[in-house]
Amino acid sequence: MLESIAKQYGFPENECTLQPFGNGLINNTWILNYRDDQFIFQKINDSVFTSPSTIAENLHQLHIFFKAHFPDYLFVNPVATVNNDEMFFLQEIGYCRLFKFVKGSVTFDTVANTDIAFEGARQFGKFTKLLSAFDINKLQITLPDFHNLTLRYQQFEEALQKGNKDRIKESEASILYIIAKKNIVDIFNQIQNNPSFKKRVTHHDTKISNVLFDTNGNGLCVIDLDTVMPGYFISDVGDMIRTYVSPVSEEENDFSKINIREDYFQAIVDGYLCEMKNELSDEEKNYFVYAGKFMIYMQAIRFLADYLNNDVYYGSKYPGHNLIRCNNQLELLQQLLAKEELLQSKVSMFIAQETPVS
Ligand code: GN1
Ligand code: MG
Repeated sequence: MLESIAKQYGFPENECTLQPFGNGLINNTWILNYRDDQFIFQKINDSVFTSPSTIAENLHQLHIFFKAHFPDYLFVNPVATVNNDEMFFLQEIGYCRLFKFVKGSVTFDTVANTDIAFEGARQFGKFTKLLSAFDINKLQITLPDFHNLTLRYQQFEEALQKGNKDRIKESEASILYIIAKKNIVDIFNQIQNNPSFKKRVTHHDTKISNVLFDTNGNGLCVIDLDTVMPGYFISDVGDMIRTYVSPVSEEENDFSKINIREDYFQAIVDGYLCEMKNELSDEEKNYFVYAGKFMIYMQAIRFLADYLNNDVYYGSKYPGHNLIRCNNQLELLQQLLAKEELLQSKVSMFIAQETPVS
């Protein structure tokens, strides 16, 4: 494999090494070392991204926009091959691309303090804000209906009809809880018909490892732009709430460690709105807590539907893995709901502070 990759970029194979990197569930990632340079090499999962060229085209469009309007923004574009392609296909590997590792940048796998949460949220807010003049119709849909909760709920119902019978029985408590909280889907349907909600350039994968920081802890930019598509802000804010607010990830099976850290929620509100406060309508701002519910609920549904469908999408490292992931998310949802009013008051306070007194 290394030989064919090195050839694409004109690197002598004997001067390159390749080692696995990161913990994404969908694409495969490696670090490629060549002389003194480090690169990130990625294979696109083309059973998920069925039209990988749309990713390359989106990156290209965004790159042109940033170069023209915000040339100082660090936009991490793929390295061109010797044939000047930013993505290539190899029979033995699949669709691949290479990024230069940004020297002096660091990433975090966990959100260890509120400064990281603030800065992460600020970077995702900044990305959408800088792209507010970009025509969203120029973006291709790399994953149709990716964050369409209505469809995700239908897929869950389908899994209940056609899925693994033993697993359905085993998951009964989780299934009932999901059905009981279906009003989260109803609210999403209302949002789709609400003219106060706007579609903007949305990242759709706002985990903290998708933010590059400098060594002083300042955010540099966001990366992993494969799911950048038109979307609602609740996708980005919601996934930050889902992944920054609890001290443990969706992989944790000791649910007593799951906890809503209110100060981290506040850091997301402050960081995101410090960039986006003039972009979002007041009505949209009031959906911050809903954003968390929306993304946690959707992720629980996706893990459970996958469990019932025999783990075809996310895979599974041990028996019951996707059911544990689902129940982890349902525990997080329950805890978020228990603190809903308190969290909402933090958002209301932010809005009140910003509103000029007449
Ligand atoms: C997948 O591959 P990764 O870990 O960046 C998934 C996200 C989920 C996440 C859950 C294309 O992202 O939607 O939130 O797993 N991406 C895709 O960990 O399905
Ligand atoms: Mg990703």
